[in-house]
Amino acid sequence: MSNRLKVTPNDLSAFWMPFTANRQFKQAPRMFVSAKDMHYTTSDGRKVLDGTAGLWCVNAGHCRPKITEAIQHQAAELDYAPAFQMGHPIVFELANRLVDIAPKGMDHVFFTNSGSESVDTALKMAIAYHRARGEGARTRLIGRERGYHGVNFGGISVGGIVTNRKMFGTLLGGVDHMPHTHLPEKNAFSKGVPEHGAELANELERIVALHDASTIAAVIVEPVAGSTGVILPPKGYLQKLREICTKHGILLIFDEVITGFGRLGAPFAADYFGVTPDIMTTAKGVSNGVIPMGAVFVKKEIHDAFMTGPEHMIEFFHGYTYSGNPIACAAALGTLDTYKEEGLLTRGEELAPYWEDALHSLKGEPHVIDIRNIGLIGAIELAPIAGQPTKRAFSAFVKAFERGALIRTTGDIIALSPPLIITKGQINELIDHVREVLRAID
Ligand code: PXG
Ligand code: PLP
Repeated sequence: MSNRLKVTPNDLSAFWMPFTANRQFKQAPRMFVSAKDMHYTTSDGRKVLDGTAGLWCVNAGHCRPKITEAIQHQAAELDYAPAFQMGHPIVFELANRLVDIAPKGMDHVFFTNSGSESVDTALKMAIAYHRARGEGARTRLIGRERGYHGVNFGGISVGGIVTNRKMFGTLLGGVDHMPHTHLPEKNAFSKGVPEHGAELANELERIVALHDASTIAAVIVEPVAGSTGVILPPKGYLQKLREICTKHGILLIFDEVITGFGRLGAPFAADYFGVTPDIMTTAKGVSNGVIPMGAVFVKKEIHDAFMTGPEHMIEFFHGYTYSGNPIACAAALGTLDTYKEEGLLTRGEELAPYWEDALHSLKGEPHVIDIRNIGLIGAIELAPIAGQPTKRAFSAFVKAFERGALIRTTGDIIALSPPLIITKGQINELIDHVREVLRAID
């Protein structure tokens, strides 16, 4: 451990922190200085149980040796190679390894550096695909209320989180939104996917009738909405969306940035729900969050539609300086090796019933108005303090951190998504922290 990391910085002002209450943080900073497996260590030497896999990304747990070694080796071997018009071996190896574990038919991978870039890449692919096939009028994009698709202009345009949209002007044109599927009056305290609400998929038919299918390029949804506070698809809902998209020639994009790489107990949500999209966006778990990386998976037909024209011509005018960066690829290969050796992409399946029972044991604790779960995701929704939305959950977050557990809150919802290596004992520990916190806060 480098000594430098142990020093607490004495000037916090220069760094404008992302998605953070900067002024509150800088008055009482919360700092991590190291991590191993299921735990972080704070700057004052306390161990904190990671109940959120960092930001839903450290699926294999922290500082795993295969990943660390792969990065160290690659940094000394080939640090960078131009991403455009040049290649290097492990980016091809990684693409093949990813296609091997992807849902059947998703045969090609385009690399990005984040979920936000994956989303904007997918949206551009969808529009360009239709154009390449001579259906250039298909430019509209359909998202969903409360959807989170990252923070770039495409992503916030199809996204449906008001706070992420309202400051940023008129966004992309030609976007419409389906309703979200959060129906607490019917589905509160459901275990796993809720019974009610599949008919909400028919709202897509209404939107198609309004604009005409010939103007619509793609529909993008999170199979399970994460960032907005864990909203599950009602039974049969995703199947219906798939049918409607297929019927109208509209591409279905699953944003699997959170659900990808084992979070639900299957490699992807597409596997879990038995519904295959046309394009799948991923990031986070692809490289265990260790080096920024994203990957967009596409069906063969979509990729092949671009492979026309003179062979010396670039087929898709899109890409990032760091697409398929060698060190990110090494991290991803080390991650896939770790997932494979430890069965992590399906481990959530056997742990899910235990996780579900533990979470739902919080029913009846103070402030709890709903509990939701799927795979190794959990949400505990709290009644807001009148006139002060988000305050109660934020106090829970700070208290949990002080007690030794990292939880995540959004609005007045506590979201839990531990690394997939969590033990049953650690599940109990995490839920006990949350129980004590709920009893302690106002
Ligand atoms: N799509 C989805 C479905 C996501 O969940 C993104 C895109 C954007 O990924 P990047 O890598 O650009 O952040 C995400 C990211 C939270 C939280 O606590 C969720 C995300 C990121 C940070 C925090 O809910 N999701
Ligand atoms: N801005 C400028 C001035 C650039 O030269 C580039 C890339 O060359 C970019 C933005 C895009 O950067 P990236 O490829 O890392 O997304």
